[in-house]
Amino acid sequence: MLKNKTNKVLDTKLDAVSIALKHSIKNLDSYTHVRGESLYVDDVNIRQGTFHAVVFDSPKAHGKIKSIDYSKAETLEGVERIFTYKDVPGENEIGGIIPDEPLFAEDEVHFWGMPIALIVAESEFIARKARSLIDIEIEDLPVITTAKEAKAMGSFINAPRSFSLGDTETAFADCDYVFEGETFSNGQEHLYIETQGAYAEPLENGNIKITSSTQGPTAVQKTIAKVLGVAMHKIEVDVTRLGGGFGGKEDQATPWAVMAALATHHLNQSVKLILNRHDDLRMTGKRHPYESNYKIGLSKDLKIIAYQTEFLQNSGAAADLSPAIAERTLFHATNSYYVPNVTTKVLSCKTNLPPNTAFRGFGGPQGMFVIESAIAKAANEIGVPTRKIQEANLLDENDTFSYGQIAKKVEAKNTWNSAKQLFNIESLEQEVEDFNKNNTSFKKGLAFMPITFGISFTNTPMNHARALVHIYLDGSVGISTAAVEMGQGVNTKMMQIAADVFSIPIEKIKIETTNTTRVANTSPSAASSTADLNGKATLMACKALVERLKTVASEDLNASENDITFKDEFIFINGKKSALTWTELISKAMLKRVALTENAHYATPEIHFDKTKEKGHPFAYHVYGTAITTTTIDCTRGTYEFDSVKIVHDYGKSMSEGIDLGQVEGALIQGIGWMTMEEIAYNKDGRLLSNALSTYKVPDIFSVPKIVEVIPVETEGNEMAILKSKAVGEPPLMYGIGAYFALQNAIKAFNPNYNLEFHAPMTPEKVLMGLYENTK
Ligand code: LUZ
Ligand code: MOS
Repeated sequence: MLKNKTNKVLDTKLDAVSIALKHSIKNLDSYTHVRGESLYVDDVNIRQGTFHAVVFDSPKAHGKIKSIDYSKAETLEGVERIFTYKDVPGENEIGGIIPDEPLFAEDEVHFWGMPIALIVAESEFIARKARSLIDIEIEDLPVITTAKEAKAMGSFINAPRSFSLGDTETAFADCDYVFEGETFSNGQEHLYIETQGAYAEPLENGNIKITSSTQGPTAVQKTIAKVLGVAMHKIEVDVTRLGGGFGGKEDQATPWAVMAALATHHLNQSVKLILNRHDDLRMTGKRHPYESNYKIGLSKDLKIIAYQTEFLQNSGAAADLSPAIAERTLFHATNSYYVPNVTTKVLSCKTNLPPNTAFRGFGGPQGMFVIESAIAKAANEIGVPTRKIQEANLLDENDTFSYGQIAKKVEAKNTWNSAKQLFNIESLEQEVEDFNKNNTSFKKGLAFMPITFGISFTNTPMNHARALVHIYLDGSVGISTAAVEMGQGVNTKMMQIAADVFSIPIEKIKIETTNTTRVANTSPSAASSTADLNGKATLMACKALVERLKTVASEDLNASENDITFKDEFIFINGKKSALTWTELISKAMLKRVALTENAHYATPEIHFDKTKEKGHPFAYHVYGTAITTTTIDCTRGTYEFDSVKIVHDYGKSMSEGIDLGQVEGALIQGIGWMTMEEIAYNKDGRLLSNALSTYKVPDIFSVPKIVEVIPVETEGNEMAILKSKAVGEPPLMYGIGAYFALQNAIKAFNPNYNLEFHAPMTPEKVLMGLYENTK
């Protein structure tokens, strides 16, 4: 990134920061982003003599390695060394949940792009050149690319999981309507702007420091220790910030950091490994494609009485996070609806694709697409608008989820009804109807999309975080947490918390890099929970410091501790400003030898889940919302635009409205992209065809809806959320599912003979075929 630092720039930056705090709305990182001053892995100063590395990966999706000839590559001028599994001093194993993933292939390859060796050279250019000189011979083995094929062959990652509530079998018999069908939702490329990368440097005594673009510094540390066969304390992982993660760096930032560390371990020299876009697209996993079937049963009055589904998850060649993602699919299988009889089952199918991984929503969106498809199918068959069925089944207070949690402080109906009212649904629907009556070559479609998303890592033990807060002797503050800033604005939120508790300006607060030596044994920044977990820990640490400082102030001011408050950098007694300032108080505390550092630990209370019964209370709370999407399709071309997406969203009490709005808008567009235009394609041999931005299309500024309106629903917030400000990272992605059904409704308006198919993404090609199928 370009850097242009002058004192003048720094001054204006502080002004901008102060303004931002007053409105509590802007992501404070935006100032360094637009100036190109934000530091990513590739911007970290490197030592003289640093080597550069490139990964040599499998050119086949499945096979036995017969021979590899490295001789030409090794002898190329500037090549330092090539590392393979034979150079691993500890375990050649990086699987996080299940140990089924080698760092480097040994005698077999399991996916196209699977790492086989690391080429270390004086420059990346030389390493790349060397890679092209490696000869490999692979004997082909059968390639599985789809979940269905894997199921047929009995190829699974682990045992299936199943949730159930009520008595589904019996309930179907009592239904007035029963419908069955199949759905498919494709994968999705994360396309973080910053590709995967790491920089490793040797410290004293064989210790290694790694700067990694990871959401999970502890996972990186733990895995490096395992692969190198050293204790975790010898490995320090530092994260400055990420240029996007979206789940793609929850588990899959690890291999590159391990490889760089391995090379550093052997060479006692710094090593930098940054994937270029092509390598990243080919070697990393994506959102899981799902092939699913459903059976839905309704009563005459449109109540969903029974719902059954089998989800086939295309897990790829190794477990990665697939079991946890499969679990979340089950948690969200009924979306915002109460269904009294539910049986859901998920199979993690082992294929020869790169291991698929976490992606914003973490299996939830895949589950929700299926029930929305089932409802759309039922509505079409019965001949009622889809929204009537949706509306008749929305969750209510004290309804039970299939996993046993009782729904509390439910906002499903509230957001739904607010959306109808605030956006004047009657006139919106009338507009669509009138337009469709008056136009033959363009048609409009409208769809509702309610969302309910559970907040917490579904794996209860992961729900904890720590914060280390230092007050320096001049009154400035440094905060370390486990939170990784990846553009989501968590650093701004942490600063807001400390500024609020200490009542000092935000310029006096600094958020440190995320570092395993300052905050250890952390969960990744994921599950929309980063601000909640780390924010609560930060809040606890700051409050503990304030209590300690109140004692100092009461002694100094001869006042009762209970009467002391801190406001705008002054100490107040009984609400009256004293002469004592924050900075003076800190000096006095120093002289009295009072500790100005606090380390707090937060673990989400109340949550639990029993996997043997598949019942419990896994989520701290749920986030709710409703989106209304309107689209116009061009019936000659199959192309489309989204006229508007109007959302009523449950922020709780947003602590940073600008940041939260940014999350909703970004997630929505990402969801629309997944549902409409992003098309991952592998050929039968398991080679990624959509391996560049010429063949993989993501939404650009011209494909975003013309209007995106987001209105916060009035709620009291939730105590389990940081400052009652609910988690916002993932839930709004699922508003994008509405885009699929809006398009379908538009197609139906043109072609009444259109056979509803639930096969996402709904690309313009599919729209075009739908428009003219079963017509003369
Ligand atoms: N990661 C994880 C997640 O390990 N567990 C989760 O429950 C989760 N949920 C959403 C996103 N990432
Ligand atoms: Mo995630 S899908 O890394 O919250």
